[in-house]
Amino acid sequence: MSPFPEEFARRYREAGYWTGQTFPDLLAGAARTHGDRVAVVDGERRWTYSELASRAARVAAGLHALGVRAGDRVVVQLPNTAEYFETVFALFHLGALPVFSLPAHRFADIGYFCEHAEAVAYVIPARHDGFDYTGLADQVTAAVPGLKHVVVVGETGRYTSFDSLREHPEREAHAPAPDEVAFLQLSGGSTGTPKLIPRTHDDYLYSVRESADICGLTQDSVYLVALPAAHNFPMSSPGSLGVFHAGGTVVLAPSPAPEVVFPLIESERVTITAVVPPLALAWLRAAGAATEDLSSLEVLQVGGAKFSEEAARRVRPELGCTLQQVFGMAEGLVNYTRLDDPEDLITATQGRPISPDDEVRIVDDQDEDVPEGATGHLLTRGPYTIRGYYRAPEHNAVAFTADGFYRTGDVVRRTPEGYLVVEGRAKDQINRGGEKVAAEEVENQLLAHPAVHDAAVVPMPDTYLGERTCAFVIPQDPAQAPRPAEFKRFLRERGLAEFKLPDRIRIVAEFPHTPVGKVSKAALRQAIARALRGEE
Ligand code: J2J
Repeated sequence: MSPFPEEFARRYREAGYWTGQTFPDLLAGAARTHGDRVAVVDGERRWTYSELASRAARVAAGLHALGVRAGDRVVVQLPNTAEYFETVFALFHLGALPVFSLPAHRFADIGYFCEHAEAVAYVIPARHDGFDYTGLADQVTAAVPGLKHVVVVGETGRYTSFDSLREHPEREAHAPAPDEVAFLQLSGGSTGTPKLIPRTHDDYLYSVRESADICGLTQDSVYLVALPAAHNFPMSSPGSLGVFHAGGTVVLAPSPAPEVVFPLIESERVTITAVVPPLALAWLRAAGAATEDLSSLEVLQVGGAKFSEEAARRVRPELGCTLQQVFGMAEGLVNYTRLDDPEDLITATQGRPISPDDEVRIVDDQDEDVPEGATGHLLTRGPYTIRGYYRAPEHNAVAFTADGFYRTGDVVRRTPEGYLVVEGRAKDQINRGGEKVAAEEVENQLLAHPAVHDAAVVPMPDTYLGERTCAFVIPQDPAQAPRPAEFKRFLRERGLAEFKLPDRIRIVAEFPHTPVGKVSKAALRQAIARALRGEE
């Protein structure tokens, strides 16, 4: 762990950013103030704040009876269901650390999280979206001996049933120190192995409270979780946690498709929700012909990837709500356009930071500040931006400057109003409509195929997702290069999540090189972009 240096911690406390509030405090406080109000809606189920708190305290007791203790890590891989919140708050209640993963993750990710975080338990649904998570758990438990418990929501087979945890009497909450790590969040990743992000009670809840304020949340707010609930955006910007802070209602959508979401917006009178750009486009397309009443929607947040200005301009006239652009990262810094900003700022920028103490530097390749308004690498440091990844000293040495700035890998410029515009990316990552794919991870998996001599993975332009993934492969023997379908089968079998599979695989004899002899990914990007234009 890389704690905040003491002088910074003191400053953030003195400024009133870090208040000492912890996650157990957040729910206990909401249950005291808003006990009878509805906290969570999942289909027919409606849980009040009191009920959520009491459920969390019981499941905490159940987990304790299994042997889970304060400080233990527990991998949580649940879809958008009420049990997700029940589990997460039970873990906070117990002082155990959730390790957040997404339903789309498969063995390559989950096995790594369990091993790297030395998780003692893994919480899953029995099935979801046609996938059998108990089968995945079989693989993970076989590979990671330290993983002692698998807890299953639904039909269990040989694992612990989530229902059995609910049968315990409520347990007293553990009282963590507010500057302790509360959970491990997932990084988009640009390296061979995914990185885990340690967030403290103090730093994260500061960002949540401020976000709730910036986004105008009150106890009358109704927030729809359309993205996977465990992602940092719908969790904290202001997300479900921001709503719990404000005493509003969180509605869980089982799918972000317009035919699922629009009826929910109408029936629950949803006021605010968050999507990635491809979903915003899908909603815009569907809104014209929609019969549902979407008039309750006040704010549509869009973030996770660049939202084009043309699409941004359509949101107010076509959906009848305010657009809010959100440029954030699980490592910390979050930028918002403000709700009362002029339309030009809202549609043409990705917002400005949450905190007056978010330090933003825009630098050239030598870490020198670029002239005001010029484009450069975004570095940041502040009251809710981590100082290092979890157990990754070597990577931390390159991902952070000596004085603690996080190298975001994003290429940005700052407008005269102090708003950031994302112009590109320097990190070796593909942003597939908000889903991040680390090129190196896919390359390593391809290199494991016996017929592969070398592999290079780059983004290619896509009108719907913004980018998709293209893998260039040099085969061992050009006469016997495997077909793309064989590569996909191989990668799936190795447990690579579906969204990380290359959308296109090109067999080549060699790679273009830079003057110093490195593989030129810029040239590969241009080659595939040119080829795609030719195909149009
Ligand atoms: C361009 N690129 C963006 C945007 C994120 C709120 C919102 C999003 C995330 C998130 C988040 C972008 N325009 N509006 O955690 O709390 C790209 C950048 C960034 C990376 C972070 C939140 N919004 N990005 O997307 O950790 O490249 O967080 O560095 O998944 O997404 O990805 P992630």
